[in-house]
Amino acid sequence: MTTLDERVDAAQVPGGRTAAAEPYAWPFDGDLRPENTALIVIDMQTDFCGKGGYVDCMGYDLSLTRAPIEPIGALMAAMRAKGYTIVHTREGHRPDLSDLPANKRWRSQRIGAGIGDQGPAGRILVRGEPGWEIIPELAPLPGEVIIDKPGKGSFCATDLELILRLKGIRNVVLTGITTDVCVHTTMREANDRGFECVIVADCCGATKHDNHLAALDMVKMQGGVFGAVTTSAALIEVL
Ligand code: C5J
Repeated sequence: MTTLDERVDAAQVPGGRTAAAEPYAWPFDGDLRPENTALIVIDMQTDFCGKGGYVDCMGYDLSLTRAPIEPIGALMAAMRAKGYTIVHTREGHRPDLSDLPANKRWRSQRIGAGIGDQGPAGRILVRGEPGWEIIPELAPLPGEVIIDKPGKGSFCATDLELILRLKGIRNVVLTGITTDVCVHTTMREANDRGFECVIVADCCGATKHDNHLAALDMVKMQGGVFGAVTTSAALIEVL
């Protein structure tokens, strides 16, 4: 069986700049510049990777969602240094829960992590609570874009698309947690809107490792049905 690394395409577009990726060197046309490319860091909040947060209350292994913290930090530092646009997202709901669908609340309550209920890190997934904050290791810098979203996709009920278009962004680098839920939903939304997407394998994590791997694999079907998969090292090399 071919391994992930053996299938990486490192072909360079003549005159362009691409990162080694699967199933094609990214971006497709070699047009990778700070002016047209954004890093999106999805939901690196205590609720998803910290003690006492939503994922912890559900009983999942926090080491899986904490694994991407260091690689994201390195990639974000490299992209900041070169002047790329950095976008952070936070999943969460209004304190009065008026933007929380009843089924989403019911499902979370069934597994002992009721959204809106009091937990060890404050009210679970509620805006302004300690658990909802982005972890200090990956805190946004002043002036960076922060998107508050009530759902899994970062484009749903937010102004993310408007901001990206006004900035002239065309390439989107996806990182964060969880690979199979919010990162994947956002990648699909971005791909359907015509953005050229890459997901950074070591900068993502899921509550189940097999789901992380499966989510990455899905991207690569049909010649790159949602874009491409790369690593932070491959991307940093070409920034
Ligand atoms: C989830 C997320 N898993 N950030 N949210 O509910 O992936």
